[in-house]
Amino acid sequence: MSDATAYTPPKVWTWEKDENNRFANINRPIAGATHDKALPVGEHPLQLYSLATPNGVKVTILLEELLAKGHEGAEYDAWLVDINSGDQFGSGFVEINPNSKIPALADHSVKPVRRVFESGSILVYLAEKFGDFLPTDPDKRTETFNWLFWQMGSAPMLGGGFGHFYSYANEKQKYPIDRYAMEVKRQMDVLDRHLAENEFMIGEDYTIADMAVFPWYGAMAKGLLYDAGEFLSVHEYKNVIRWADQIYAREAVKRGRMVNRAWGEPSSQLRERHAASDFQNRTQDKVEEAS
Ligand SMILES: N[C@@H](CCC(=O)N[C@@H](CS)C(=O)NCC(=O)O)C(=O)O
Repeated sequence: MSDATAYTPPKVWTWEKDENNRFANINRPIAGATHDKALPVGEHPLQLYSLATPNGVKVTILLEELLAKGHEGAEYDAWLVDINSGDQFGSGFVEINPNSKIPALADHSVKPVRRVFESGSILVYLAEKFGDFLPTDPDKRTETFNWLFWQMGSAPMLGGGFGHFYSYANEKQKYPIDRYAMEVKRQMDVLDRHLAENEFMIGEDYTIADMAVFPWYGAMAKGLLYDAGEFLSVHEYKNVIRWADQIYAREAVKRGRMVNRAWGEPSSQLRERHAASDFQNRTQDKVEEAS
C-alpha cells in the first residue's frame, strides 16, 4: 500500500507553500500578474514570447517551416520567457495570455494588435494566415484537427501526470506513477498503430498535427523526456520512432528547436531570435528536452 493513503484531505483546501517543491516559486492557486513588466517588441509583425519546451517548439517549428517554404511574412522575433523566474506573471505577458503559460504570440500586422495564446490556437492561426500545413480538403482538415486536439488533451497526462510524478516529485509514489505510465503507454500505442499505416499524422501530408504531436511523443519515443525511455520500454513503438526520426531530420525542425532554448550545449541555444542569420554557428542534433 502506498504512502498516499496516509493523507486525509481537510474539509477545505488551503495553500501551504512547500519550498522543497521544484516549482514552489511559480505554482500558485490564483491567476493574474504579480509584477509590472512590459513586453519587448521587435521589428517584425509577429512577436513570439516563449521557451523551447515541447509546447514552445511547436510554434517555432511551424514558423521555421513557413519561412523555409518562402512565406516571408512569417519572419518573427522570439523573446525568451523564463518561466522558472516567473516572467509569465509579468503584466505585459498576462495581457496577451491570461493563463500565464508559454507560448504566446502578438500579431502586430493588424490593428489593434491581435493576441493568440494556447499552442494549438497559435498553430491554427499561423497555418490559416499563411495557407499552409493545414489541408483544405474537408476529410484531411478534420483529421488534422482530430489529432491536434488529441494532442492538446493527451499531453497533460504525459507531462503534468507521468513526468511530474516520475521525475519531478520529491517522493516517488507507485499509485500515480502506475496510473500515468499506463496511460502514456496506451497513448504511445495509439500513435504507433496510426503511424504503422501513415507516413505522417495525416497520411502523406506533413501538417500542424505532426508539429503538435512530435515535440511530446516523438521525444518520448526517442527516450529524450524525463529519462524514462527504458522505464516505459519506448523501443516497442517502432513506428513512432521512424516518424520522429523523419521529423528530427528536417532542417526547419532543427532550427525551431533551438529558438528560445536556455539549456544544453551553448551551440544549441538561440535564446532570442530576430533574424534568420541568428542561427549561424549553431547546431542541434540529439539534445535533451525540457517541459
Ligand atoms: N495548453 C498550453 C500549455 C502551455 C504550458 O503548459 N506551458 C508551460 C511550459 S511547457 C508553462 O508556461 N508553464 C509555466 C507555468 O505553469 O507557470 C499550450 O499548449 O499552450
